[in-house]
Amino acid sequence: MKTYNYSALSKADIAKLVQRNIDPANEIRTLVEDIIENVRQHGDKALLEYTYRFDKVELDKLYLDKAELEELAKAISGEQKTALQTAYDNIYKFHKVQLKAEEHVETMPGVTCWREIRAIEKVGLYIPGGTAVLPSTFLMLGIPARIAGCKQIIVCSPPQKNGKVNAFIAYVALMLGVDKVYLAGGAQAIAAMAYGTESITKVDKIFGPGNQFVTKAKTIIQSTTTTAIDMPAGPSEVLVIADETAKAAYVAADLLAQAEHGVDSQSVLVCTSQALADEVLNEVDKQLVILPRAEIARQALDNSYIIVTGSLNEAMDFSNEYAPEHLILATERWQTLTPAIINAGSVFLGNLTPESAGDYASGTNHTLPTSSYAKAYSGVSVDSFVKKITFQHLTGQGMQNIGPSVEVLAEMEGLHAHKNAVTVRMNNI
Ligand code: HSO
Ligand code: ZN
Repeated sequence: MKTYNYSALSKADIAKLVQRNIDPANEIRTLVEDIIENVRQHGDKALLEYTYRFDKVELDKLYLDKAELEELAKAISGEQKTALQTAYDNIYKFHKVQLKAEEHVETMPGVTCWREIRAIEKVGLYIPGGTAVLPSTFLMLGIPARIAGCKQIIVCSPPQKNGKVNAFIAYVALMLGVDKVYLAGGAQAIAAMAYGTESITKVDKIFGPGNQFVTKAKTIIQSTTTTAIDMPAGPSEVLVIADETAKAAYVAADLLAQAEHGVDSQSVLVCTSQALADEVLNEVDKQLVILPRAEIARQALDNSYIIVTGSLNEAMDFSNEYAPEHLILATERWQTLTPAIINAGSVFLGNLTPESAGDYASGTNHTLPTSSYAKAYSGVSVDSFVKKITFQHLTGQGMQNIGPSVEVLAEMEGLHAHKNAVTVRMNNI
């Protein structure tokens, strides 16, 4: 990890440091556009071909049904079931309260306006496969979808070499009451859910993280089809702010937890002294060698860095500019620091709160905006699975109260039919 001194960095240096996951030559875009077009034209046939080409699996059908999922789920141990249930219960509790009805507002006597929640009917969940299969992501998307009341939940996940999904994905599917899992991954799965194929229903909105191809496919279909997406969630990242009250071993562990996700992940440490930076680097070296995914983590760390600042406030300035997906405040002073957070996906406070808690089981969602999208996007929640429809009702008194203003406003815009829609009613009250 390279170390920079914050005071020596120009605005341009900072802008460069916070930039990530760009595709300057549009190489990924071109590839992904081809895949999308092929799936659009050839449906299931294209999906089976891509599964053969990319996942090296020859499938005879594109999905696993309930009986197959039940068979696979038998491999789960009691201890694993308990852990999944703990995660399920906490995620459920945290998300359940997000579904709140709003008050009716009488803006003028007789003029009542309100919003009602309706679930998005058809949603598509993408559960990544790749080097790490993430059943936790399935919980993070499936639970809010169920709480929202989505009618149809389509799930796509790339098959393993044996043409199946792993036991954990199968078990979570059953926990969520999902009785079919489609065996499709990558950009082709996103295209399938956006256009529909013979076996996969076109959905209204697609959710879930993925590699650069999946993310690119989501951003393309968002502007070319009527299917929406949760957010452009790219490779995962963490920014840790640490001062002398932090524990170097904990900070190092958190940086490595992020780094093991993938070679394109990023772990950034912003700390208030060079001595602490050195201590953390030492710990990283010690902890790295014993990790099964050391090689992946090492490559991710090559693409990561440390910034030494003069104060926690400066550290927060940098963090707000970076807008991290995950922000860890590794300091006993986290309470005084939190009001200064402007941009972050999800925040972990104090020395005893690792990101892993939120990744799996504390209750918050781990599908979060990356690549500085935290400047404008929120993480996935029940809100992501619903629309809020506005309603209004006018009584005769309401029409008398609001009518004259609407007539004048319509006149101002030269829209006389608008004015008349009020006048004909006013004349009749
Ligand atoms: N850190 C990932 C979520 C995850 N971690 C799943 C472990 N499993 C993105 O927030
Ligand atoms: Zn993680």
